[in-house]
Amino acid sequence: MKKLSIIALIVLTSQISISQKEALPSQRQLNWEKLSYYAFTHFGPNTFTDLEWGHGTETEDIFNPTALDCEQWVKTFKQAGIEGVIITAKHHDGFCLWPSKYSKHTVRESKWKNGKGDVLRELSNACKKYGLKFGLYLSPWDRNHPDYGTEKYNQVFVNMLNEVLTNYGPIFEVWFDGANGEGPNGKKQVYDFELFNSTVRKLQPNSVIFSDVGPDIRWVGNERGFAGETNWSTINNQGWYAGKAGIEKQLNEGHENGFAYQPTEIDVSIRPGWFFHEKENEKVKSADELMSIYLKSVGRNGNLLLNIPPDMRGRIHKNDSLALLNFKEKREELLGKKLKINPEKIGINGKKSSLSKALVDGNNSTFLSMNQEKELTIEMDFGKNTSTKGIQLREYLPKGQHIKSFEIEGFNGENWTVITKGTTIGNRRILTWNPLSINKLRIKILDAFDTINLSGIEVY
Ligand code: FUL
Repeated sequence: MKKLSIIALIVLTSQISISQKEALPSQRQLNWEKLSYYAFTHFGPNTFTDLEWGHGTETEDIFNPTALDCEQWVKTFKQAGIEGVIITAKHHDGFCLWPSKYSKHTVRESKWKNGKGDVLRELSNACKKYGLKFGLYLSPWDRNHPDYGTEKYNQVFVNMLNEVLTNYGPIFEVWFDGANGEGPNGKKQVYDFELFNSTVRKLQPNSVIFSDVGPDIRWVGNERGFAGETNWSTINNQGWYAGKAGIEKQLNEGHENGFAYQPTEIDVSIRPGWFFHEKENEKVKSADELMSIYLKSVGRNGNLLLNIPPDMRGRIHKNDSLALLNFKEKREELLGKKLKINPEKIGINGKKSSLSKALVDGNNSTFLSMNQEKELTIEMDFGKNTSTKGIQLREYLPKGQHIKSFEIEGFNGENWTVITKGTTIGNRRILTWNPLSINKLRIKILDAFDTINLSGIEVY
């Protein structure tokens, strides 16, 4: 009996230690966390038919950009401070923007460039030339392919993956759309995501894989451009699948000390639709709207995937380019105006410390580590009245995401007041306020699980 309870105890403790093992980022996720803002380009038959979801029955000749210029896209993006591009290599209508051997619904069957064109070739070359990262969106849902909805289709999709991952790399991200509707034969497919993911791992081991439920990056639960104010990169999503309904709020906020490390990517379009529509030319989001999205995505522990759809010529429309440049200016107005903080003027829990340098050296691989039992107070003395309007805090992610609650206080020469407060931090937490003149600023980390590891503070 005694023996039995000892065994039970051992089993129990080993179960506890398994369930408490912290989920930490992989190297490929850490590389992805170094990015913040990149472009999505929805381009294909829908660009010409004015649809959002093509039927798969469109004739290939519909696809006929009159002046495709992928260098123009990439130059526009680069000027706007965008770090990479993810293109819809195949949307739900099944049309392939490259001449796939595994489909008869591709650029090869169109009149464009007499069937000799290849959008992926042109865009990947332009990205290489201008130093932008290149990524691929592929919809497993295919409304054209005759094998869709049958056993054979998963292998067709893998064959397509083989082509795009071998011929246009390096690929920084593969984006799997979770939509799953009916194919031409009225059937739905049972997707073999395990096979799809292992194909990506084999051919592009450094590429991160996005889907609603990871494995590397998760969807944020909406297409309106915001992560939760509380946003854990970890999530308990065992048993979840792409397209599952009712999980949006949890995707938006994650779970503290969740089972899987899967940070959020925020996908949103600069226009109402994902594809270009002439009638939406006056509905391009303004720089102010984009800035607000930026603060709610990049500023809330996510990366921003902003869709900028090329038009029927195959170019980025001037209204979109202008909005992108104005948005860049807005970001610089805030983030470009960092206060220079002397580490000698930083007190950590009331004392000077050689560790303060790690907080303001602009290097995200140096960090300040503290036991969570001690409340952490970081006080910065500006030496004179200084106008402030925001802050960015960053955690050192290789050790995981831990901070649960913090507060920012300012000293105006007479008293301390709370300026703002927040919950999670993660990769980046940016908070802004109306310009406020203070001569000292205090960051209080009020609650965390396990250690507090802060790698960066910027005050604007
Ligand atoms: C969704 C798709 O149905 C939309 O057309 C778009 O591609 C968006 C990014 O993902 O699931």
